[in-house]
Amino acid sequence: MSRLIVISNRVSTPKPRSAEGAQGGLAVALAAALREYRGLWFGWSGEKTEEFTGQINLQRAEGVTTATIDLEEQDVDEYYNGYANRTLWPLFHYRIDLAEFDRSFGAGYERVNERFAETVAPLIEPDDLVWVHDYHLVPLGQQLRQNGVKNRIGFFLHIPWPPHRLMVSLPFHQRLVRSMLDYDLIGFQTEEWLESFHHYVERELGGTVHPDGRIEVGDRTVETAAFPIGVDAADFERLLVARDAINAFETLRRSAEGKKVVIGVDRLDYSKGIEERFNGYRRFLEENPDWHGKVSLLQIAPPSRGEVHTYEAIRDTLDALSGRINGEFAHVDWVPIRYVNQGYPRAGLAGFYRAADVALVTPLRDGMNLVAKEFVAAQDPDDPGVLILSRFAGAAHQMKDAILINPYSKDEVSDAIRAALAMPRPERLRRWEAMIDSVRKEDVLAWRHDFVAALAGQGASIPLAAEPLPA
Ligand code: GDG
Repeated sequence: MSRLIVISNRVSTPKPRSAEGAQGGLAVALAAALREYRGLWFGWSGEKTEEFTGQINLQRAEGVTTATIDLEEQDVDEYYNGYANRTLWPLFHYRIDLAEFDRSFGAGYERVNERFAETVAPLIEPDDLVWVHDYHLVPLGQQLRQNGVKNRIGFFLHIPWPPHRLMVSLPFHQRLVRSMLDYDLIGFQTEEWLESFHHYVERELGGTVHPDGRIEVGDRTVETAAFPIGVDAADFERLLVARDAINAFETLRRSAEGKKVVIGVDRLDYSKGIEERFNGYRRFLEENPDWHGKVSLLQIAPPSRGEVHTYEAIRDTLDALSGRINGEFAHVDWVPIRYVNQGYPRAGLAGFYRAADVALVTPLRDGMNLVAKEFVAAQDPDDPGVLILSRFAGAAHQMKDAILINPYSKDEVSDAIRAALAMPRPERLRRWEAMIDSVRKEDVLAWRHDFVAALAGQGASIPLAAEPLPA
């Protein structure tokens, strides 16, 4: 059987099962895939060096081999903090106002993709399947081909693909998209992002999109499909009995003192709509004085990408906004928002989800959003909480029994919070049962199985949620 070579910007060294709780679900799932297919996981170590050496640090942990390289400071500035996080991330999340276009970013991005390709190519054996991840490495397939790699290569984009009219605002957009034609398979989170990609291919590249998802541009044919990522629901349910989860559950319940708890969990990022969420919650407090003292919002937001200026700015904005709301509404014995800038182990998070009555997941744009699925996976089947979900999250395509809202509308957020807090148990049960079913079936294992099967050319049973969202 072929080996699987996973290539992503960062590599997460696999931890023993007992310590997996500290890792992200995706890292655990990829490690499991690599164990199954005897693979190798290649990427940046997260370390900076004075000069790029291309030296590979090979490690074997928990049945998985990882191969990491260090990058030069300039590489990190231009490729990671620059093109990936200041150009592509905002643009692909429809924030052209935040996207920065700088020649040096593009050059650094291409240089690092070349460096990745040159370094990993010698590690690839003839039968290996190569799976490239995310927006940091869009042109890697082309670079690998230029380094003689003839294997099947697949690419999965974890974030949205922007509409054609936005995409063309990227300088040299054709160069970037044409580089993708060297992949054999390109996967997106949802039909919506897939469709946007297809539009681009038809309108900009004059390509043909076939009903089975194959695209044809010149002499190149590439398979494309939606592979909605899921969470490891079974693992989440198991985590709930861990000591950390029980402690977190009890701490939150005790501190809530009989009040309802609304929870938000996000990397501190403007795409997650945390500011809009706080404003919606403020509107709810203004409109519902009867709820004062009876509900509190716990927002967990560990900082990310501290070296990018916009992320410092969002931190300042949220500090000020949460302070203002608390100043305006708090009593000596009640704080409306608890805003926590730190991360928790996964088991602790599972306990918090379980203890919450409502989850407020309001991204302005999100490839999928795993928090929505984790919240559902962590609920008490006899007394589940309510999920309020942005219709602009990829997850909304599969989770139509959440309360779907437009996160830009304070009124909608406010109404949804009121409806969720007052929702009778039979309706909570009905909605949760409808969602947990797909969270369990369309889980992260199904996702990687489907992708790898499609990449291996074995066909896939892809659980698509192709219906449009209700207006
Ligand atoms: C990208 C796409 C897509 C958060 N705080 C803590 C913590 N987290 C974990 C959550 C969840 C993960 O981080 C966040 O996943 P999301 O899906 O919400 O968002 P991104 O990080 O933006 O991920 C996204 C995803 O890729 C997968 O394809 O869904 O659309 O943007 O798992 O639980 N984990 C721990 N402590 C925290 O405090 N342990």
